[in-house]
Amino acid sequence: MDRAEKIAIMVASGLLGLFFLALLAAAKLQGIQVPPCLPPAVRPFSEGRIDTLPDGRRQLFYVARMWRFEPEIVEVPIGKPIDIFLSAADVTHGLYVSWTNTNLMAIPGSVNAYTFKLEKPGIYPIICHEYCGSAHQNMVAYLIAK
Ligand SMILES: [Cu+2]
Repeated sequence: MDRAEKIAIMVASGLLGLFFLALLAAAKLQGIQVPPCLPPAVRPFSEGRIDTLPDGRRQLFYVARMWRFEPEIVEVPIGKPIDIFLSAADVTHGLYVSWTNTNLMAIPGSVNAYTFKLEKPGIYPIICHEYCGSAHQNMVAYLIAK
């Protein structure tokens, strides 16, 4: 191996280590944590459903499939936590709640989860943000915040 190649590999390895340490330092300084594991009770599911806990908190179990979300229209209370659990029945989809930072991937055989609140009344379209086939643009569901 040429001496210049060895130097290039050493410099690249050093920079890689430096970038990795910078990433760890930035995560530590900003308090970024790895998302917690899902509770063991949440298993992959194939039917969408809505649960309301005794304190009014909504748990929405969405299934994305070609080319719709189940459930399609859900009323949610303003200012209360909404737990979304998301799975996919066929291929990879995405779930984005418009005008929020709620953005999840729907992956067959797994469950992704996110908790958020809607603070303003209105109709929030949920769209698929991952191209999933010829009718991808028809994947729309709605959250109605009241
Ligand atoms: Cu799609």
